[in-house]
Amino acid sequence: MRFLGMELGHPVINASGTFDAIAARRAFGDALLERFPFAAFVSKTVTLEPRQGNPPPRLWELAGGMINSIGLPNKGLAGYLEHDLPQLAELPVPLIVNVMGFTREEVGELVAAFAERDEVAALELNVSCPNVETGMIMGADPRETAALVEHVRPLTRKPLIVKLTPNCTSPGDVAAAAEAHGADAVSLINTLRGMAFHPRRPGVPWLGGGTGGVSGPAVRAVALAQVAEVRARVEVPIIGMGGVQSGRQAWDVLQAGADVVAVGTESFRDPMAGARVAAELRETLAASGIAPAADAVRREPIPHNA
Ligand code: RRO
Repeated sequence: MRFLGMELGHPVINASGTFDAIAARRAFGDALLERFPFAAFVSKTVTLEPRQGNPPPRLWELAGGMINSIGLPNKGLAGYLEHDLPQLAELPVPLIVNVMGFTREEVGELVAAFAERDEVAALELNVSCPNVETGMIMGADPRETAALVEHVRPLTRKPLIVKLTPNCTSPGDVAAAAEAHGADAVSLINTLRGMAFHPRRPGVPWLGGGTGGVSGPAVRAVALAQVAEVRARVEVPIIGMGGVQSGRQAWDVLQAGADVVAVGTESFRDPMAGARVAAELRETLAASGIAPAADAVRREPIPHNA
């Protein structure tokens, strides 16, 4: 299928930050390249300057998923270009680079730098990380999002995907603002802000960052409702994600209005989850007499109360 100018072998990709392709290549060698689980690879968020990330502990397991407070550890733009990009360019699928800045200008610098790189097929703007120390999330406000997209749009001809937050009043308003100012696609959902307390120290937050982002099956119903809400507001393609563990659940995300599905938290349990979900999705579609997946995507808005 074609998606944002990329040729995808199937409609399942990864959610940013949930699959470390460089570590996986070290662990599995070239077998990873022969059986890469995703149709495109979205890399972990890159910031302009290197970051250590949040203090530990960074993870808390829930009955229906987990809470992370990773805090964007990364090598920064220069480190990414020198160390990560050459390795990620060897993957057998298109590369989507996820970037985040603390100001519009910072995001602009990142976008302009990647605009030059042929290895990069598309850019995802992370306006939705719940784990930044400022607590400020550009993607919670349609006007901030509009101003950001307007600022970076002239800096690249590559497809721009805006990663939306569920932690706002109206993801539909934010998506519409992104589309109106030049976004080529939107992706959702990022994690829902949550917290957990230390099991032996009453009242003390477990996570080093205090709060974190909830992901996994616990957020699947929220993701479906938000994808449906956004589908009713925009024409651009949607990358839908949130708690998908099976082909049947991926099909639900497509039914809600997504064009492509991302697998996130499930890859921590099974690094090949993306390939399994893609195979199950193919079977689900074949069993219902619908194929290929891209033609099956529901176009008309489905009822919702947003
Ligand atoms: O690194 C993180 O803590 C993180 C990021 Br950038 C994000 O976008 N979503 C998330 O749950 N964690």
